[in-house]
Amino acid sequence: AQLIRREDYAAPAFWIRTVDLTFDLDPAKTLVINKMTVEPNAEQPGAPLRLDGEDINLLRVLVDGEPVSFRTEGSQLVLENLPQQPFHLEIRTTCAPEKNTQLSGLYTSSGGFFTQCEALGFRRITYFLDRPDVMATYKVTLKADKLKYPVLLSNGNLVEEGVLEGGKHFAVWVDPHPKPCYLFALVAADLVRREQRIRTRAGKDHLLQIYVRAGDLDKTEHAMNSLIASIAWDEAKFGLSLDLERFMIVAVSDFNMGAMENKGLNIFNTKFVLANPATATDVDFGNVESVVAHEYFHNWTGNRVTCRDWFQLSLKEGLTVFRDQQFSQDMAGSRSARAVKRIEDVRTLRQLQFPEDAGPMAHPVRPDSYVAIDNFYTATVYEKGSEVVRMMHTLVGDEGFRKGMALYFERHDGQAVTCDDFAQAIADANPGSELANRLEPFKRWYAQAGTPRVTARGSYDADNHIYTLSLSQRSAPTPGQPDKAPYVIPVAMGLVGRDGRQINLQLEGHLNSLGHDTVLVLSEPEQTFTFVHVPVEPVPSLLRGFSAPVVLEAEHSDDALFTLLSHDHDPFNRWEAGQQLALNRILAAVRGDGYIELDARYLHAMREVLRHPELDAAFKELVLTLPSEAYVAEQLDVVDPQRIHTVRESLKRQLAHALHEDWIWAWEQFHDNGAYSPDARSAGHRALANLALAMLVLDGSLRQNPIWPGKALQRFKDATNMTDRLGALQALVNAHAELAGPALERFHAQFKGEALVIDKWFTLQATAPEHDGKVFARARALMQHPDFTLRTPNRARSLLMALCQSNPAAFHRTDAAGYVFWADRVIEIDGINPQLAARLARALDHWRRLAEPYRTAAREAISRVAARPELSDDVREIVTRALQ
Ligand code: DPP
Ligand code: ZN
Repeated sequence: AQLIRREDYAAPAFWIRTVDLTFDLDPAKTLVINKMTVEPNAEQPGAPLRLDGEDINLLRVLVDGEPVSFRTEGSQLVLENLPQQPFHLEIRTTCAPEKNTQLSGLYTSSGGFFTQCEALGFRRITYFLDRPDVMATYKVTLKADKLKYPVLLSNGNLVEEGVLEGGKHFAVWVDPHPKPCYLFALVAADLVRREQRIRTRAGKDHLLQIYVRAGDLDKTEHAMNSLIASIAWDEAKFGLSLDLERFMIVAVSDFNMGAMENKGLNIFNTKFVLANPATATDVDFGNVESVVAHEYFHNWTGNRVTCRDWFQLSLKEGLTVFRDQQFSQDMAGSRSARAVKRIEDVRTLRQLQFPEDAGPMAHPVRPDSYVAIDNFYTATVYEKGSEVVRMMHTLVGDEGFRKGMALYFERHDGQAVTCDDFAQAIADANPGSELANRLEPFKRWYAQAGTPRVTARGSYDADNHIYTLSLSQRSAPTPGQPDKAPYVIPVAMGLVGRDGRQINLQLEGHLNSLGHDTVLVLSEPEQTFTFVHVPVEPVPSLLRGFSAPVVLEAEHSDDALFTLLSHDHDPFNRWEAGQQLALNRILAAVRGDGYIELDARYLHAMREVLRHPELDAAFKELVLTLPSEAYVAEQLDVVDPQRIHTVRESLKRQLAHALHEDWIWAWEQFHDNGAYSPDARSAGHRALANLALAMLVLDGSLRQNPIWPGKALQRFKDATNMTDRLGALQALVNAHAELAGPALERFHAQFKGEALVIDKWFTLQATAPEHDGKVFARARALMQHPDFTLRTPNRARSLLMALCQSNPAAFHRTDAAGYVFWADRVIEIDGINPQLAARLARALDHWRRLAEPYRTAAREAISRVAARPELSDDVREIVTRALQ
């Protein structure tokens, strides 16, 4: 295991310009003939050619048709004394796809062949310069048994197909676009397809295809609609058109990631492509829409312009997440529905990325070093990377950002570039903007890890009608980065009167009013902003729309928070005020004697929101959902997961009981939705109805009142869509209602053949609120269920990540049984699929902040894993960093 450093980047000694690959596909032994044209890099004359290879058998090497001598060094194939002119290199290897349980490279799933090459999978197929700055055009010939593998696909366009002897057939694909090898893909399987021809604004015709297993065709309509919408959006928004005659999506059930943007041949985890109302929830529908869009958008941001090296991963991922989030907001429609999407995205950021930035895996958006690059497909690179792009968007405006994107493609189309190149293009297209003026300090967002904290203090001078706002920033040390320079932080804000009026903003010394909404730029450790003509003492509404990925310490009083909750014009900050009110109460109880009785004012405010005549149901559901246990833990220096759980559950019960009549009202109001449609408005109604039902069942179960559990069971049986069915089942399971057991059995029997639904069945049981250790015991027992397997990542995650990552109170036990279980699974999975094992390994990232006895027990469990000599690089890197 070697540490790879960004500062060591050097251009390759050779370029590979064309690749002609022939696959003779066989699960036990596939022959790969790789014919390349190779060109020495004139700047490094005489250097040896070092090709990467892993888990493949080398048969022979020919240079310009002649056998040559070669040696291997570690996993590399080294060729010396090569021609100083372009030459032909042919390499023959074999591999064993059916033995490839890592799901990286060429592997089998349900009897078909699939590939995954990002980041370093191509070297598991053939020897190659496996790095993204080496771009080539590909011609691919696939040969396979015709009956078993009737569909043969690769990147680009199909140029020839036909039959061969011995029951085989072949297909030849040519991709005209030069691409890095991580975007290579092939599929050979027994699949059916939905297809559609479209004509784009640009007047070009394209063929869109979605390939799935025979039983899944009725789950492809939503993905197709999402793809068509994504194509239209990228054209309308950025003038970026589809550059291929044919665009294919293939679904596979064994997959490490969500999906993969291979040029013209996206391969998707089934979870992010298949959806119909009977088997998928509203959340699934939303995920399919955003992942289809994400992978499609990569065609420009990632494929046409790719990364120079893997340290630049956020160049394509941060930008593409930003694009898919914008797209989903546009699809949601109304201002309020857009805000709901934004709130959900921020909740994810805070739940996943903030803890990462505060733990042993903290790394900059553009990391400086890694051992296993697969460990850096993180919330920081993706979600925080997207926030960095969003801040640029805020600083240059929507039109400025569009111009910046245009300049980026004008300069870099067809190249492999860096995060600096992207930021430079956005800034250069917007001379005089806050971004252009402060580009170097702004780029600290790429270079420094950790979440900055912004403190706000305001004071009002009633005599002179002046409001002074002081903002300051500080950033805690992170591994390898003891000191941080100040960031450039856009703070979107407004001032709100206690009566709800929006106050006109005018900065001292400026003649023009800024209206009701502006963006202050905090770039120094501390800055003061003075507003004049402020008629009444205001409440500042800061960081509207979550304009920067920071922790804001505004130290608002309850009064101020209630004002913002009822009156702020920014829906995000309205929600935020409600969360802060709940958080303050939870934290007071956690830090105090562990109990708190909810005050009448808070309950009244929640009732007002729930019954509000104008607010959207989806928004109400978000406000009435308490901050997660993980988010509460984030606020504490010493974390006792059991205590947090007890306090939060107690608040939830009080909310369930005190608002009983209101929950009934909400249920009556929203539970009957008619025919299923996944649109934002109907989904919001279902979300709120399900929350109401959960609260009513919880209260009923606690009071031995069978009415609402009975209604939930009826709802579970009668539901006409998965969102409602699962909502009712979850209400029973989470309340530990007696009816939960039979309902779970019925659910399993009803959806036996639907793998993605069975995943939900596992997750539901593994995420139930802990209750006398029963949830942990049940989850552990589910490992023995005949449907359970560690080999399919979705299934493994459905139980293990759900338990170890998403159910703190079940996982963190005083008897350490959770940690023992965790260590055993990490070790077991590492022998099968290191990438998956490394994800599970991260469940104990934050062990240092745990209270005793959890802390010591967690460290012992991590040490036990770390002590094993035969760990993968992936898991080794995670546990080593955890213990450092
Ligand atoms: N396929 C993964 C994604 O789209 C990695 N590129 O984010
Ligand atoms: Zn991506």
